[in-house]
Amino acid sequence: MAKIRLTRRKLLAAAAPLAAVPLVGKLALDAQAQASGHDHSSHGHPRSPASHVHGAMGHAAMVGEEAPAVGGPNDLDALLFPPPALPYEPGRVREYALTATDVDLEVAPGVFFSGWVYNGTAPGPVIRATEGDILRVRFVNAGQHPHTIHFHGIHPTNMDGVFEIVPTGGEFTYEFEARPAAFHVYHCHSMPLKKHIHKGLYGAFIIDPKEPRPPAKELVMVMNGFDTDGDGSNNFYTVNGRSLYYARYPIKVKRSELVRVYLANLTEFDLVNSFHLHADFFRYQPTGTGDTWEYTDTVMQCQGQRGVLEIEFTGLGLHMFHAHQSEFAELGWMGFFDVVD
Ligand SMILES: [Cu+2]
Repeated sequence: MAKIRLTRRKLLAAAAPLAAVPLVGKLALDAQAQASGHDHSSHGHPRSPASHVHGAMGHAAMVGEEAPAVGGPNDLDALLFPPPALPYEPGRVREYALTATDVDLEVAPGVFFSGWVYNGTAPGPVIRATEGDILRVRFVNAGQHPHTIHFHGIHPTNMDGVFEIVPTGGEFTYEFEARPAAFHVYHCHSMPLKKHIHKGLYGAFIIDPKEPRPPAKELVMVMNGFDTDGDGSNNFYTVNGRSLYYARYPIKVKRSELVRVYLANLTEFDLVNSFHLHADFFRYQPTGTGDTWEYTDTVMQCQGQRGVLEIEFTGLGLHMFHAHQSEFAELGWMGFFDVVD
């Protein structure tokens, strides 16, 4: 145990110049596992924490200023708030433009991930259409690797994003009728697939029913992870790309309004991710289809799975939400709803 502590102190000292990042919990977990003879790091997940460890997280609740997150209060609004739902109109065309680039993403303070992204962020922009619309997405590849866009849903196979590999400097326009009404995802389908997805080429894709769902405060949360040291396992987990962002900037909602969350999992390397709400329950509709809802406070999704949550908050104040894999929560996947009247 003494040896472990020394190692950990060394790691912390080595990383002192880096800004605060919540990895102490992870280290404690490793130390505990090793002390009990169960070496967590021998499961093919050595996380080389020295590259991004920090000082004291302590036992704080990690909300507001306490939560180390990158950026200002509205930075992720374009990812959190989807474009509005539109009722069906025959013959309507919905146009989007996506450009792939290589960028360095700051996923936690002072921690950068060299990403491949659509329109500058991981996840990419929210694409939304109504069932029956013609969806036209012009894709330009300004990155250094060949990419595509593969949409989930029903469409002709030549629009599936697996056969036309778009080279650097190339472009391709995807066009198909949006169907079925559901919550989908899109992502790159170039090989090696795991790498192209993990690098950040994915996003949320909403197809509304012809008669849109009832009015609500709508939010999009794409769960993802970032392997910042290139060892094949994630060092940070987030929703919408920044560790602890919604802990620092809680999402304001009104108690009187319906809150609808489009939740998707694009986390690479880990088999599942999850969403757990504190102090209340929600309805969950897998894939956003059918008319059965589960009433629960926790849902699990494997990679590519997604669903729609609806919440009518009964109480006021800060309601925590996080992955119920505690490790993911400690590594950034945690936030709050601030419920007000
Ligand atoms: Cu790609």
